[in-house]
Amino acid sequence: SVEREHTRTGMSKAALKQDFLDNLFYIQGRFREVATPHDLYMAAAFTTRDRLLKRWVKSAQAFKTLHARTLCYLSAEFLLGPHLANNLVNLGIIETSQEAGQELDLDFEAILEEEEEPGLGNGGLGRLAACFMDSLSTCQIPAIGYGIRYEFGIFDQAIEDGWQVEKSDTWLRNGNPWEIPRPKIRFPVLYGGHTEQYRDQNGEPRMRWVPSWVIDGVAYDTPILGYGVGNVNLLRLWKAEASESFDFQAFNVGDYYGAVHAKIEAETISKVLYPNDEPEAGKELRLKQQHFFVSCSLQDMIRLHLNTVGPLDDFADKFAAQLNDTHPALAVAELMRLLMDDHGMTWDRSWEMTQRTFCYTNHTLLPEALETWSVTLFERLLPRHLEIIYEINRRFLDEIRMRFLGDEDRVRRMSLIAEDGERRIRMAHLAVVGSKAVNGVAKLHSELVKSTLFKDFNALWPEKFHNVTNGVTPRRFMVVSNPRLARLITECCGHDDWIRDLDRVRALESHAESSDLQAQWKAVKLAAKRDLTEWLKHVTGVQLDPAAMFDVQAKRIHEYKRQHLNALHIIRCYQELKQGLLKDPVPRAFIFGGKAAPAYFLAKLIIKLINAIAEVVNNDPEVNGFMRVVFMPDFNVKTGQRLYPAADLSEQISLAGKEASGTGNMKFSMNGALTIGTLDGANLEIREAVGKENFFLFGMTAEDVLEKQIEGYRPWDYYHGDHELKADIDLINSGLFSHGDTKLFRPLTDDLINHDPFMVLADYRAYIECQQRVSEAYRDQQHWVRMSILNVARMGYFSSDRAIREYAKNIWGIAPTPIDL
Ligand code: 26R
Repeated sequence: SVEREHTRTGMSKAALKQDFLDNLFYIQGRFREVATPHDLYMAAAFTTRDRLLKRWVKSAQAFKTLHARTLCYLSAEFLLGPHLANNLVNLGIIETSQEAGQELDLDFEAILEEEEEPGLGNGGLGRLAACFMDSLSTCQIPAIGYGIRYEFGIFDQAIEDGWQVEKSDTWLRNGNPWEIPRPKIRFPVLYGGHTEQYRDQNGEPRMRWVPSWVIDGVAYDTPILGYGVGNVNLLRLWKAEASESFDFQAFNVGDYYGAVHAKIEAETISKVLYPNDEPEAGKELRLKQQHFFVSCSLQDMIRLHLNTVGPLDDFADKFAAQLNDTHPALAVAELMRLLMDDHGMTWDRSWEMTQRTFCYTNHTLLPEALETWSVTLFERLLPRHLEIIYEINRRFLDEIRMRFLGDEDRVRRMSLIAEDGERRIRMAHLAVVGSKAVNGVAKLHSELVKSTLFKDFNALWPEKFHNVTNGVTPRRFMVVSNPRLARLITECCGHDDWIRDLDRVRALESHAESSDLQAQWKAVKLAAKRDLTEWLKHVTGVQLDPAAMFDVQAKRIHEYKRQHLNALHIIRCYQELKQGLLKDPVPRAFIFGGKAAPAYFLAKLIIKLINAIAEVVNNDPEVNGFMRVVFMPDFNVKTGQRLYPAADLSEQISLAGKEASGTGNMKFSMNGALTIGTLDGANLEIREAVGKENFFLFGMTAEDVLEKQIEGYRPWDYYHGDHELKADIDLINSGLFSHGDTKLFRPLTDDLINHDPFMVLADYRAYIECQQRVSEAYRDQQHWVRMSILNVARMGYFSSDRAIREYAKNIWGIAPTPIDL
């Protein structure tokens, strides 16, 4: 038997088994025979958490005594995915746990499957934050992730009659074993009211904000363990609660129901994640959310600083704060307010500290996704912040006027306030002015940031602008999701150091020709395709053939990502098969996954179109031996982990210049899929890394796109100039896919023919031709497998560990603080 203290921290099979049974009994109140699958999951989670806590406490102690410089990652979204398997991998005990489970007669996979993932993000930006948390810990950078503990994360997607239907996400329903509530870590957050001037004890004029309501933010902490290290960082998410003093006021005057109402109102602030990747004009609750988590986080940082380092003067030496897009950009004004109004600092010192603290990452150039807030709304909700932003702007514009004498047009362009139409605050300008560094998320994107979006700012402060190409964590996206491939790589390299140093997968390169490795590589891919096939049959009823090429597009549904271009190719294949034009067709399974914003009509119509095509194709015996189409419902981290290992072909077909980076492109390629893609975002760098001959490139460049826009793009000409394209679009309008309804898809086809803002028709021909090259390449299986191996072997650069090391060195100036195991 195992000694008591070892039970909760020991890494042996015996210790794990004992702790599991203890947790089942003492936390779930169950014995083995009557435990539900959920009880078993909870016991497994607590057993894992016990082992995290020891490392967490050690890390916290060390960071505190060493006064370690700390990175604070401010993000409205953290799309974490399930914790259990990831934590077991990072602890290095996934295999021991599997064996322990076997001895207890448990179904390990079923236990993992029980976990409801925290879907606290929309897509790329939120998932990037989660990959960065993993890499920060693995790279031993002291860090705190700050965000919102949404009660409802991104909606669950169901497909009904081919349409997307949103279901509310209830991830907290069965409890969350990974978080620790900290009811004593609580900060007041102010809203509304007015500001007034007064004189302090020294007779100095000061400003004070008299709010009309106050709520509390309460901390919920989740430990984030690094891979193979003792470092545990903190993810601190804020939940909104009614502030006691506020409740009490109402109660005193006898308004009991008023007090309860105030409580409900307060709690709506952290109730739900906005499911859009474009702002809806004037969404007041969203601005309240942003102020809420920014204010709590900065108050927490100041408290931590005063408790450890002492005087606020060196706040910027203790902390760097990264703004994940403009969603937390209010932090610039809020830190100014806290330093001046609450801590009595002058404007100049506060501003110097603010500018030294923040760094800002831009994630999109799409004009419709750039945040602005109406001055009127701001004035009503955050009157003090508005004053501060006006003052920042006044000083900033004076600087511009001095640098560029008489250039009032430039002043207007650079102002933090847009004056055309209703006056609005440009959050991106606030973020640039208030930060010491600004970066894009891929080489091309960072260049476009400098030459288009922030052209004037780049002319003023060229040294402020950087690039840090995104990355993804190989722990979750290789080891956790694709254990067979991970085992094969380890075997082939003779070590598993590649998991912490992904550059070392390059060792595979020298084995790319080995027929032995090629055979095993193929077997691993086939096994993953079989797994996916079985699961897809179960959730959609569609039967795929694992021998077919798995052609996958999985990402948010958006016109700029051009899922409809993919759909046109499927229609082309269908027509050619029907017409008997293909002698020896290469069988394909077309697989889609992704959510549409609930109010984004065209995106939802694209989902309907894909499902409509699927219904016809899959039920047509003349073609369905060669092609099948399936829309996998509810693409999220958990279901994505089933997809990446099984893909042969990765669709990365956005219009050049529109996808800032993309990170799905990296996940697919790391799992041995080849990419068909445009020269957009990180595709460019992936292509350079894996070799041009191992990447299927097509379409216009970002420059071509700009040129075409200037000369005037006429999709109508393409429609009439290419009879296959015309036939594909016409087939949609014929009603074949809609039981004779010729109107259903007209909003989409009309838009393509008459506007086509993302130039689907202009890239159609190049795409179809490239797909033919893909099919030809797939026929030569040996060559394909070789390309697949080389893709994986050359993906080292796209580990988020590399990205984090670049941020740490070039942007934050933070060195690792190792915590021994
Ligand atoms: C303002 C608001 C509603 C909003 C706008 C845009 C909310 C969320 C977004 C999503 C954006 C910023 C996003 O996810 N961008 C993606 O970031 C990824 C990580 O850098 C990139 O890989 C991806 O190309 C980019 O679209």
